[in-house]
Amino acid sequence: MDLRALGHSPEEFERELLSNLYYQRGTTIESASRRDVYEALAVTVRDRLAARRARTAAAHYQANPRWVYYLSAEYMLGRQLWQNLLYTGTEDLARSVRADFDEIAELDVEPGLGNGGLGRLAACLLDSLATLDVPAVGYGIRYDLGIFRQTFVDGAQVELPDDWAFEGNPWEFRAPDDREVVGFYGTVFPTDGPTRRRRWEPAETVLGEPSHMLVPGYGTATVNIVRLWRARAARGSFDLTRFARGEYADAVQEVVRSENISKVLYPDDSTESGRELRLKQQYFLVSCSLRDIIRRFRLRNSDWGVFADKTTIQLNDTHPVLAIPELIRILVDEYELDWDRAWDITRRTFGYTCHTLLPEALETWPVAMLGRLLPRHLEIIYAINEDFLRELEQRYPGDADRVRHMSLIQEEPERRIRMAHLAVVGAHAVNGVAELHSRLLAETTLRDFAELWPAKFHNVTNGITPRRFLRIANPSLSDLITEALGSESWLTDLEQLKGLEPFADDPGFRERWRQIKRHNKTRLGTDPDALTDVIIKRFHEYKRQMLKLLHVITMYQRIRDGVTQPPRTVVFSGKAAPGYWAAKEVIRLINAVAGVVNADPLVAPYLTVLFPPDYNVTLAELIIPAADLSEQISLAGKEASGTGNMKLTLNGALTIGTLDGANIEIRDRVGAENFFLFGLDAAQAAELQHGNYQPRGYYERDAELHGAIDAIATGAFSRGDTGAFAGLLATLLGRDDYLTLADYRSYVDTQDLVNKAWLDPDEWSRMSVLNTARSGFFSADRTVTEYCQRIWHTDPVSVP
Ligand code: 26Q
Repeated sequence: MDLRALGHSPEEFERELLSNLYYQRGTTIESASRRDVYEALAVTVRDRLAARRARTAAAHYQANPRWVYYLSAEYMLGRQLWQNLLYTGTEDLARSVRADFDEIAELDVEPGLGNGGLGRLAACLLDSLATLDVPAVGYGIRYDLGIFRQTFVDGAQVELPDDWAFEGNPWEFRAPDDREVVGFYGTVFPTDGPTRRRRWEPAETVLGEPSHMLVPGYGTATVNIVRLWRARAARGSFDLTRFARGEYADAVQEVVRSENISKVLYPDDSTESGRELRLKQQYFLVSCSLRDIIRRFRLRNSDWGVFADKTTIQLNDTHPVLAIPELIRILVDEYELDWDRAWDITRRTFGYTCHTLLPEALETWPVAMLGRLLPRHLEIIYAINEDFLRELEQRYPGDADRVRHMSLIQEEPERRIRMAHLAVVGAHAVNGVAELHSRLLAETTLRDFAELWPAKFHNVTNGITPRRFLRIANPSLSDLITEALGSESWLTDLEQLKGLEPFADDPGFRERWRQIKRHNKTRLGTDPDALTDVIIKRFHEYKRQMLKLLHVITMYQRIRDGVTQPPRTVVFSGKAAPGYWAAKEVIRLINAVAGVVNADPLVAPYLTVLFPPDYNVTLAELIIPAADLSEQISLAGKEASGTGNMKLTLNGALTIGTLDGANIEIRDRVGAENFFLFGLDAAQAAELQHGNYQPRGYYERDAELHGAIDAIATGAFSRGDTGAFAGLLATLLGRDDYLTLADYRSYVDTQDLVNKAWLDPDEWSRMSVLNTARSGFFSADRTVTEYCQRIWHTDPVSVP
């Protein structure tokens, strides 16, 4: 039953809005501030989804379906207002509310509860799950402070706190009744039960208080939720004895300590591992979410025998892998199931997605730390390992090396838990995120496991939501596509973009296509005539922003030498982890080079270098539609998949890229003739890295490379200070771990082909149309469909 079936006429919408303004903000449309209107508008739009949410909950309760639970430490949801206006069909109504609508919409804050690709993937998958009517809940942490805000001071990155909900968050519903209690530390006692049953008495408890945001599907009544946990001190944490003694600050110490757990998102940083607070966050997420999942299971079911039939839990990387020992603990210690039964249920419940190949990025935790914080979980991990190692010894008698490599415990130089091994052993399915990545996982990083259990290993190539990254980000192009295809159904069936292929040969269509790019460049504030060349992603050495920068310097030097080129705007954007020195030095150098290049009147007609700070989903939505050239230049074999590459292709950018991650699948689909390929492949890169790689040799033999590096070294971008970037150059010439110098010549020569292609606008537009037309595969709807078929074995439930 709809308690409030909200009307859809303009009059009804306006009445709702005015009512919300009046009763929630205490004002009228004439005297309301922009914030008043924003808040009232958000609530008006949100309420339109509430009725759908109620219907969804009722239909799901009725169906008692198999649920998909997505556990992720990160969600990069992006702004909610535009999305919810689109999904409720109220865009035009909202626009007519007041003349300053655009300024009002700017007040919508993006919750930056993630670092980059992994968090944005989680958000795209939730969008597609709802769109495909799959009963699903996303679980995460409601960090008070999201990913830091980036500013530049003298070109260097400076981090500021992201207090994203400072003004409140109108999209969020609190659910204090569903609070959970989470234990830490303490003591494990024996019991009279079976050998492996224990009683854990935590020494510290913290409350997890949930709130949720709505996750509407597009073109369907389904509205799922993402449930985010926030840590609160348990009642009685306030120390009255100390308060009475006048020690006011000390009296709240315990409260502060508890609430710190959800205070801040950790920036992805390979050097900063082993922080106890991070481990606490992970267990906090896992413990609250599992209790919630079990509570929901028991609303409709009483037999543990069907738990794994009604529940599938997907682990987004190793961050939530403690869910495996936690489920066993709950089943064995609390619900008194036998170990073997609990283990069987657990294994059938979990799937694990791996997002990396870099061995140094595989998470491990010191045994000593985990044993102190979660003594019972350490025992359970030991017990799992004991059974697992016994299985291995039977299977590979005498092969002690193999057993040691596969153990859940690493012994040297310090005893640590290998979270990826725990995930592979405790899950029924393991997947990589692009074909190459899944193959390399099975051949290298997790080879021994893939040999033992080949059927466990899958590939599910990542995808992106076309609703946000085409329809919302690029309305002009969406309108043209809809006009050409004759309907909007491509938005939920992206392979229909194939129907644009014939238009690639239509000069009139190509002209309109070009005009839209120009319009989007103007919207971004860049030269509409210049080739817009974008590299927008987290800063990491393997992603090789430095290679792009060497090309920028080479272009600069050629122009200075009188060799001109078609006008180009190079756009860098992205954040570096605060403790990642090499990545931050690259940022500082880019800003230094931009300063010199942009100030040189001789160069200005041909080259501009921009670095807008604080890259996030909102900025991505502005840059991507304006891009002509997508830079996907990671060293082959290092980028698991990439998803920015897909967003740019979908918006008609041509890619210059290596044979890495999903680039390979993009090239296969758009056609090699519509893709600028360069560089070593993964096998060649591995061979060079394992041989005797001498980066200095490339520098000595290539005059242009020599010139670019010398310009940095002699202070051309640092007012003559020759030491300013000495450390960075020493790394580049000494180790060059990601073979930047080895790929330089191939990259620069391929960029020359890009320039040549750009000189023929009609041919460029033809290729651009074909890139969009052939990118349907990269819809997250396809990704979710594959997860459902191969891993989750779930069916949709339609909502009336
Ligand atoms: C680890 C330890 C301590 C603190 C933070 C972290 C941490 C946080 C985030 C480690 C890794 C991440 C995020 C990784 C990530 O975004 N990986 C990307 O995932 C995308 C989605 O599958 C892929 O497309 C990218 O290729 C991959 O780099």
